[in-house]
Amino acid sequence: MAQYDDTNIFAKIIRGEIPCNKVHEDDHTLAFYDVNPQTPTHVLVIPKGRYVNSDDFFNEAPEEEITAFFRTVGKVARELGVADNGYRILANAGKDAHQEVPHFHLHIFAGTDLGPMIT
Ligand code: DGP
Repeated sequence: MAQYDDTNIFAKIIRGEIPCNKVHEDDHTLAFYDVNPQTPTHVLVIPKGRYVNSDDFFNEAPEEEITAFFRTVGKVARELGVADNGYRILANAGKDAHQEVPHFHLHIFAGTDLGPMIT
């Protein structure tokens, strides 16, 4: 597992060094609009903890933190008003998935017919 890099862009957003268009924040989680939206609604949900990717988060985070994170994802989808029509959640992990930012994040895609799959 790669070492967590505290200079990554999402670490800077969590520390407030770089602005973001915030959707939700609580003690453990931050959600904000993606700077380069792929769908009409495109939001990123990140834990505030130092996790490189989903593999790191799923294996290293305390269970309460994992539960709280996914509860927040559901809450954010409802707050965005996309829960009824539907949405897609996706996490890129590592090289083959072209993960750009080495801080675990889930994408929420919504606001249009997403088709059978985004690859
Ligand atoms: P991924 O390939 O899963 O690591 O996607 C990273 C996403 O992060 C990509 O959709 C663009 C977004 N992103 C990169 N830099 C910034 C930033 O500074 N602010 C915001 N809001 N989003 C960013």
